[in-house]
Amino acid sequence: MAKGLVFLVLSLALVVVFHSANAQVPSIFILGDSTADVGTNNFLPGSTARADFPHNGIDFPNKRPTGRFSNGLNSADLLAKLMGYKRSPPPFFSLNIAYAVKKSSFRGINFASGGSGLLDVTGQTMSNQRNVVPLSEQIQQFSNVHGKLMATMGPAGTENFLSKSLFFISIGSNDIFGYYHSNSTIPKQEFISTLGLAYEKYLRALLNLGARKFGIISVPPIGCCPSQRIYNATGGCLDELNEHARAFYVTMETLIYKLSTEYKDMKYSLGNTYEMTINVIDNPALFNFKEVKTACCGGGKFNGESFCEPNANLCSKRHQYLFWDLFHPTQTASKLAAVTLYSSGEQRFVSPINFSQLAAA
Ligand SMILES: *[C@@H]1O[C@H](CO)[C@@H](O)[C@H](O)[C@H]1NC(C)=O
Ligand SMILES: *[C@@H]1O[C@H](CO)[C@@H](O)[C@H](O)[C@H]1NC(C)=O
Ligand SMILES: *[C@H]1O[C@H](CO)[C@@H](O)[C@H](O)[C@H]1NC(C)=O
Repeated sequence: MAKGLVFLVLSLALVVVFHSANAQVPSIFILGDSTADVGTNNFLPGSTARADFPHNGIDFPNKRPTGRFSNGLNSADLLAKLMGYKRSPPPFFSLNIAYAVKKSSFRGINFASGGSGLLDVTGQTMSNQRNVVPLSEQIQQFSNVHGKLMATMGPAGTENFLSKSLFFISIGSNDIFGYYHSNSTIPKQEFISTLGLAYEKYLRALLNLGARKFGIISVPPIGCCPSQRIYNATGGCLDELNEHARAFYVTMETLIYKLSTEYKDMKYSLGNTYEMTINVIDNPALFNFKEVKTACCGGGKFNGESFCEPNANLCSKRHQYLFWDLFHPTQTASKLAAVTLYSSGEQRFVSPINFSQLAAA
């Protein structure tokens, strides 16, 4: 009985917090790569996939370079903001989990790690220093959090809490970069299927731990990144990378639909960032962009040959650029993506429901 009472009190506490913060979901768990990383890799001393130095963060409060691969906020932050949060929840490594989950202000965790992928080899370097946190390990970290939630809220409380929480995942680009640039002899369809199988394994792991609301972001037209245009003699996008991105979307669409037929209480939004981004590249003026090829910050051709380091070129009108650095969107572009995912009614951009409907579902 005492247990039931504790649960009731905890639930009431959650309801109060929920209202006071105006948040649409009790917590958000974010997994994936640099498109969602808010500082995970700062905790990996030997990592080469870091962004905790200027000019990154130049538009963040106090111009702070937080580890986000952006001039300001990233898409994960901006989606969280649309759902009533200040920005993304903090990185897993920055928290004492056993303590954090007990606080009434607990709102989720960000596990995303720049450079990571669905495959454990993706983003790793030859050195024995840890470079990235692969998705498999991010899931293990979540499993650890799940154990701490169980200890705090009990099984029923945890199940209820997690079933209403949002799981936002953005991953796959780095696996495709790795495949393409290694000149692998594995046939394309076979490679994409391997990624689909890995994704299925990880989504099932999350479902088994109680996740039910998924916001999934597919792979954007990565052949159009400044870092990839340099491999095209005419400066166009690299078609083959874009084909892989489209194939990945088709695989994801089939996979997530299949899972939703197995788990009747599962809800999801699948964001087609390929369509969203190509639409901007083809019609920049429509979205008030002036530059969709060259990065705002970097060096070399299209500012796509080196990272956004303190001595890199830096554009002055950052809001006119689609790309912040050689791989990543500006805050303005991320905001456009987040608003589209959250509120668009166009199925080619987000389906079968948008993120605002997902939050409310
Ligand atoms: C892949 O092929 C390209 C073009 O032939 C070459 O420049 C590049 O070094 C190769 N990459 C690897 C990892 O072998
Ligand atoms: C390079 O870009 C052009 C468009 O400007 C495109 O027609 C061509 O197929 C691209 N080449 C490669 C190798 O992707
Ligand atoms: C998605 O979001 C908005 C609310 O932000 C809603 O009004 C709209 O109807 C939704 N789109 C669809 C598919 O109906």
